[in-house]
Amino acid sequence: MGENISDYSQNIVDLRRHMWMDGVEVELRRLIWQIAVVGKYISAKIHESNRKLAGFKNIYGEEQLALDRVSDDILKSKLHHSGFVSHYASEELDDIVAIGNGKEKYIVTADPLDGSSLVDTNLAIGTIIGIHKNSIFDCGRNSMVAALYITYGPLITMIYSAGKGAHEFVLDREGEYVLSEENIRLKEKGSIFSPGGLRRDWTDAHLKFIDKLESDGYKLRYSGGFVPDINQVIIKRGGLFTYPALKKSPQGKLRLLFELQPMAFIVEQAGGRATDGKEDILSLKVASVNQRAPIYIGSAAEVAMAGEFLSQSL
Ligand code: AFP
Repeated sequence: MGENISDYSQNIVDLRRHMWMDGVEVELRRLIWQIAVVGKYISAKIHESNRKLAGFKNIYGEEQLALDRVSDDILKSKLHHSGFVSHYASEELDDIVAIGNGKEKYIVTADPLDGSSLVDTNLAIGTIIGIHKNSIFDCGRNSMVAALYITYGPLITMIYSAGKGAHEFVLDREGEYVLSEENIRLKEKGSIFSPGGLRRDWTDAHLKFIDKLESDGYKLRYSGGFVPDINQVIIKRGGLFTYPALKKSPQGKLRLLFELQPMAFIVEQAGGRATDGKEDILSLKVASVNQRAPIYIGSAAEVAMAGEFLSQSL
């Protein structure tokens, strides 16, 4: 009652203000802000693309849309000029590249446009970022200082964590990232599950675990995009996403550096857990940029239950 426009604008907390209030160190908050701005450019490119395909292949031999390349180029060039980033590693590149003068504090990992094969279906897709200090060839728990992801869906949203909780922002019509949820906390146990891979390729232990979730009444939620699937678990305050070890690919499908570590960092900051079925994702040592790992991520109870089922198979 009686609220006018100036009251409204004073109550809005945008991304920069939030990071400042949260005590995020100045260079880190400038870096996160610049990456969030890149999200706006990527979203504009998605809108411009009109689903056009380009026949590039990335280092994993996958056909990629021009959009992957474009998003990667925009991000790399912005980070190159940021003054905060010494090295950049991206799912679209063969190896980590030096983009600074070596004196900058941070190393950035990126999946610039995850789920790009979903563009033609008009499902949500996303950008996933990890921010490290010193070296990425360590375990995430030692090297990571922040992570964020942007979801390009009906709304553009961003969740970041700089190690003090996980916070969601929505891009408003004025192009401002406005705080929508502060300190998101997952429940101990959720009611949805998101299982990747084909049932016939799952191990017996994983199959039994998924059977248990189904018989316990968990609802299936799987879009084929890691970002929206994880985002659903986070925003619904619980549940589980898994892309397990498969019979023919024991390391699963998803990449440790570009996809798993950043999401594990954020989910842990929201009170959830992320493991490869045994060890925490953030405790796994990174030996190469294209390393993969199985993943169980979400509410603590389901991740613990997965661990129990998998340990029974040993
Ligand atoms: P694309 O980027 O090739 O679309 O792959 C998306 C993804 O890496 C991840 O976002 C999904 O969780 C996973 O692959 C889906 O894999 P399946 O197609 O095997 O379900």
